[in-house]
Amino acid sequence: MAKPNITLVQGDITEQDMDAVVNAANSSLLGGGGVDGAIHRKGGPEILAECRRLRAGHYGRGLATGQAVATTAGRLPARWVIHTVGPVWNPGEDRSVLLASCHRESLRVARELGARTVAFPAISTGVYRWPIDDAARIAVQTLREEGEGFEELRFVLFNKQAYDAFAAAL
Ligand code: AR6
Repeated sequence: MAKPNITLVQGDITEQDMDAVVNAANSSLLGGGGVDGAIHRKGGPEILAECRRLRAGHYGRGLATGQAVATTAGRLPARWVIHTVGPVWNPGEDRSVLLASCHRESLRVARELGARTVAFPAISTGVYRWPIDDAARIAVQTLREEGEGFEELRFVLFNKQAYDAFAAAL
């Protein structure tokens, strides 16, 4: 299998014409700010309706940190949104395994769906305060190790600082 083709763009994840886009969600799956807010706002109410159905079914307790689950992408250009819950940064505890797990599990779900192209935001680096350089290192490493066979895996960075951090990690 071919090595993953990992690309970087500075931009908005809701505008990516990819098979799947990853959402930096929280365990409620019921929306929030940042990437999550933008995805629900632009994707429309179908996404939230499907999240509510997940909560009423297998995800009664919510989605655990480091796990991932897919819904429709509603009105977004993508076909699917893969919701994952990043760990909150904690300087007193190494939660890198959980951040790597978000990326690995999102790829696993993407494969199950048959997605060939997947866009990732910089998970945990906003409200959850993970230092961007460290998050970039973990994200790039995990996609390199686990992203075999995809046509394109794209990091979508919202600002120049994040873009530069991911460029350095790549
Ligand atoms: N496109 C791409 N990147 C974005 C966008 C966008 N439209 N908007 C923000 N970013 P965050 P987290 C960047 O806070 O840290 C939510 O309330 C942003 O600059 O979205 O994992 C959830 O419901 C940052 O670099 O996610 C959770 O409660 C990165 O995306 C919580 O925030 C991630 O920032 C999750 O926090």
